Amino acid sequence: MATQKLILGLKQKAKGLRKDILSVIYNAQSGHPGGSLSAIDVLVGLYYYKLKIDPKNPLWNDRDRFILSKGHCSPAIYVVLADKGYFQKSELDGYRKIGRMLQGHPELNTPGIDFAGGALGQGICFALGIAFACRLDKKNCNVYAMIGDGESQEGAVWEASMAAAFHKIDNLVVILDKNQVQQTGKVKDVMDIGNAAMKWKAFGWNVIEINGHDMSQIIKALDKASKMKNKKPTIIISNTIKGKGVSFMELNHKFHGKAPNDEEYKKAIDEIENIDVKKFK
Ligand SMILES: Cc1ncc(C[n+]2csc(CCOP(=O)(O)OP(=O)(O)O)c2C)c(N)n1
Repeated sequence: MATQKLILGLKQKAKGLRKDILSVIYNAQSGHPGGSLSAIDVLVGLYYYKLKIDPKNPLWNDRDRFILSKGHCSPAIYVVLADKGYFQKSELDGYRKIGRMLQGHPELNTPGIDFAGGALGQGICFALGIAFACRLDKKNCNVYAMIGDGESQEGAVWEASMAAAFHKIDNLVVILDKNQVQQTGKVKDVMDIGNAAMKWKAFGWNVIEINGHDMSQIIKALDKASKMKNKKPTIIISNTIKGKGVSFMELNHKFHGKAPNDEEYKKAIDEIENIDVKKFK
């Protein structure tokens, strides 16, 4: 049972990392704030609570794996990895700069990155392969992958879904960051993915549905998912808000892939500093 103190600490961590995400994107004047801010609470739950990892030994064979299938949200994973000590925080200053390590989409030369993501629909397929291989090698590890709701329009997502259920890959946990908005508008207007819970259930998965900004729900869901060994893969449908924490970015597709200007950045940081973590969800 996670204690209130632990949950409060995780919420504080997410608040700090929200500011780091915005700073990284503002400094580069490039990047994807919306989907990074929607994903960060779950990433904090994974990296500061759930994952069996060792930042000093990123390639430890028995580690849990995390695959960011929606690779454009790299700022969220980079600020986490820097904070965990996988690499120097000064690397964040080189985000999206030519010749520097941290590019717009994750690459394998970055310690802690297990998948070079960017082409939507690919990461979940890769995660399935890794989970299958871990099972064949009798490794005691789980593979987690985060996909987007816009990304769920890719056919490959559903091929992976069908294959994972058929092969009974129960060390695979997919997190759907259902933030309601894709690149050009609301998912329901561009091409509705419908009732995601019913679809994944029909494909043979365990389905857990949560508010993906509520840290207690995140922790409970991750605990439950990591222990589900019933010969089915598990999906956590994480209901979130794109741009969460910054009023003018929330559910606003204009901040899918746009950096804040000077005024927007100042306002965004002010708003995040004023977040009352006790009430945040
Ligand atoms: C195969 C492919 N097609 C198009 C793109 C361009 N693209 C990048 S992000 C994005 C929208 C993704 O929406 P969603 O999965 O909802 O991401 P989020 O809202 O979490 O940022 C698109 C179309 C891409 N990266 N890969």
